Formats: sequence, C-alpha cells, structure tokens
Amino acid sequence: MHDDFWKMILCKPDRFSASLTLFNKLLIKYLKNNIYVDEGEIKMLNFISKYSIPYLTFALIVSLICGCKFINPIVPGYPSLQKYIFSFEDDMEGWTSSGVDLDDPPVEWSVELSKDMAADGNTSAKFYLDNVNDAGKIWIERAFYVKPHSFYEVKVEYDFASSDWGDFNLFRIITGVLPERPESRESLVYQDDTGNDAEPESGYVWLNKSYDFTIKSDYDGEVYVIIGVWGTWETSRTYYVDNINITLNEVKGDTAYDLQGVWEVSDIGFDNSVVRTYQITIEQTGSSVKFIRDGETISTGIISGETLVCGDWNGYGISKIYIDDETSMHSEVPQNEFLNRLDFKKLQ
Ligand SMILES: [Ca+2]
Repeated sequence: MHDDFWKMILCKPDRFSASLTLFNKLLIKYLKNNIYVDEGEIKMLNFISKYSIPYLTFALIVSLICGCKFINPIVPGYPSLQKYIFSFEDDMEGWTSSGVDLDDPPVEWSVELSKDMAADGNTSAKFYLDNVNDAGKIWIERAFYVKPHSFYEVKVEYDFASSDWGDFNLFRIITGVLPERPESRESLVYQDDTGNDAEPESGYVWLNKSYDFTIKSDYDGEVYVIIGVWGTWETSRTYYVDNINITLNEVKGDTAYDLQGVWEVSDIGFDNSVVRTYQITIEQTGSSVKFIRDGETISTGIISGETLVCGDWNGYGISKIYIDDETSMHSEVPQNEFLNRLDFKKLQ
C-alpha cells in the first residue's frame, strides 16, 4: 500500500481510533448475526464462515478508509464537558424521528419543522400523533459522542408547547439518554405528563422541561438523547419542542474512599421497614468499582467525591449511591413504588 496511506493513519492516531471503532462495530454486527450457541458451544453458521475472511478484510479496509477520510474522530480528545443548543431554525440539526407501536390500526404521525410557534427564533419541531391505537410512541433522537466506557451526567432541557389542560386525558413525555439507539417500547424512558397547568382557553403554553441523567457510555462512545411523547389516550394531539439545551459532563473519579469488601444491602420500604436483605461484593480498582452478586458482575461504578456513581442497579434506576463513610452508604430508589431507599452496610 502507498506510503502516504500509512503516514496518514500513523500521524493521526485519533482518526486511527475512529477506524478501529468502526471496525469493532462491523465485527460485532457480524458476530451477532452469524454465531449461535449449541449445547453450550459457540458455533458459526457454516455457509457464512467461508465468507468470514473476505468479509472481515473488506470491513477492515472500509473502516480504515472511512475512519481516516470521512468520520469525525470520536476518541480520544473529547472534552469532558460538552454543551449543545438546538433551535431548528434551518433544519432538524441532526435529529431524526422514530416511533414504535404505530400499527393495529395504522397510526398517522409526523415530526417536522414548523413555524406555527417557536420558543426561540421562528421555528420549532412539531410532533403530530393520531393515536388511534391508544399506544403510539414517537420521538426524535440524536447521537452524541463521548469517551467510551465512561460515566457522564447529562442534562436535557427544552421548551415544550402543550395545549393539554386539566388532569385527565394527558399524554406522557418521553425523554432519556441511552447508550444505544432505542428500538422498542422497553428501551424508552417515560417522564411526567403533557399537562400545561393552564385554563382550557389558554391554548398552547410553553413549558420548560428539564431532566437529569447519569449514563455509562459503551464501547463506541455513542449516546442517544431522545425526546418525544407517548399517546396514552385514543385521540390526536400536536406538540412543539424548541430550544433544546444538552450538557454532557464526564464524571471524574477519585480514590477518596476504599469501598472494597462484602456489603449487606437492605431494601427499605416507605414505612422504613426492611423489605429484604442480601449480600454483594464490591471490587475496587482505583476509582472504579464492580458490584458482584452470586459470582456475577451486576453493575459497575465510579467513586466521585462522596458519591458512588453507578450503572443501573438491579433495574431500580439507581444512578447514585451516597457514601456516608467507608462502612455505610445509602441510595434513593427513584423508579420504584414500593422501595424508598437502599442501605449498604459493610460486613468485612
Ligand atoms: Ca427555534
């Protein structure tokens, strides 16, 4: 291969990383599609396996060329603080629309630029959902690029125009930050209702919506912000979104605490009673920790100041555990109607 090609790669390590990330993606896609497990053994589809080497060679060449020429490098060197504002004045500014549960019967829906009303400038994103099946979920999504395998605090703030008054017949807002592009209703994040707290004759009212998330990026450093609505009433509705402000702030770890050891976790109900207890082991390397239960890693985290920032804990949506001292911690349980908090006591 031409000398300049290698020079281009070796002189630009960030672009080389972009190539490797793309190759990694293609490789994972290939493996997902073409391997299966038979009686505990990992096997590859026979008719596909003979194409493996040509496919992977082709994928590597494509990755190197695209990564060096066309893709914005995503690692390393991303600032630990990123801020974005979207006002939809000229186009959708990288946001694309998507939806689930839009059939049976077919649901009419759209997300498009509109000059009907705007919170900033003259244009906003107009969401229309004719919710004839009583289940439609539509949203806009956009990828942001952060350091892979890292924790980020993400604030998503925007103006939302709704004409839904009263407490009845309201739709529900969807807003979340995800490590993967959402493809099912289970992967969406549901928030408060679409009510505008105004009188019926007020018409559309602009509401400021603000949500905070903690997320761990995965291998490719892509995180997706989603904003939309879930139709929870069989009717058609129109909403507007404008002036989206997004802040992604990397959580920096430190080693102020030694949390390594065996811990007893107590699930505490709203009446302060202990619902159940169980043991976990925390393994700590520097500021990074792993939560191990019954021999399996169930979550990971990073110590940052007096907080243990973590990935989802047992599906409870816990993103932060507050460190009282090296033998005691507690955490709120935001997405559970039975549990108020978890208490952690160090056993050994
Ligand atoms: Ca605007």
